[in-house]
Amino acid sequence: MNYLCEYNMDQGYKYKFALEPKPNEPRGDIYLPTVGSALAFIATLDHPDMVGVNPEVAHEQMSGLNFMHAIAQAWDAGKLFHIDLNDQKIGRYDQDFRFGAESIKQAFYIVKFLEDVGYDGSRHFDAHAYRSSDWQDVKAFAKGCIRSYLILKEKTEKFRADEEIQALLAEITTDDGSMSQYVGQYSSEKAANLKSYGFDQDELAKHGQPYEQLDQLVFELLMGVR
Ligand SMILES: [Mn+2]
Repeated sequence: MNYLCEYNMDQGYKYKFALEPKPNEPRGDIYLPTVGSALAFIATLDHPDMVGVNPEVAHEQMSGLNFMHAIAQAWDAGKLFHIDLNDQKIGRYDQDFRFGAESIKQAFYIVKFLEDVGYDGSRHFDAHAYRSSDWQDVKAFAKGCIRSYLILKEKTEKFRADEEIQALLAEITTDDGSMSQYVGQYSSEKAANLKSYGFDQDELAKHGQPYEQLDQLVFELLMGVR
């Protein structure tokens, strides 16, 4: 990668490079198997600014990992240069299913994330129609990837406008500010105060975290009954 980056500069190409991690296939093991591995590798390069990642849904799920977490970390590091959208049953071989074909809720959260953070790269679908598909079916498959993305994009707008969902989110993320004096920049004084802070478990337990209710409402939103 160092050689390639120097060649890129020497030729005046101004290319950026996006590494696409994958855990295995066609070989039993592949170097830099996950987005996290690639991000750690990039930091060791001579020209780290020139290199980012191209995460693929199926590849992270082959490792049993959470794709949302992977792209959020890549985004946070300024390294989400590109994205390969498709779908995959967890583990197994690289299935490259039509986007949204397998994990609807995950597809929703991927779209929501990209739209929420203002990702302005291409929405690239690295997917394959079934081998039995004819030309018409392949075209329907390609349209399906795009249509599903757009449907889920509409759902993210509904998610934002749904008062009940927003009320649950507000409840989950509510903060009375009592801990703010202990967070942020470290100081030994802060740490000492935090160690001596008396946590009241009964009081803490009174504030629920209604993630089940929220998840059910998201399910209903995606099923079209909200
Ligand atoms: Mn790919």
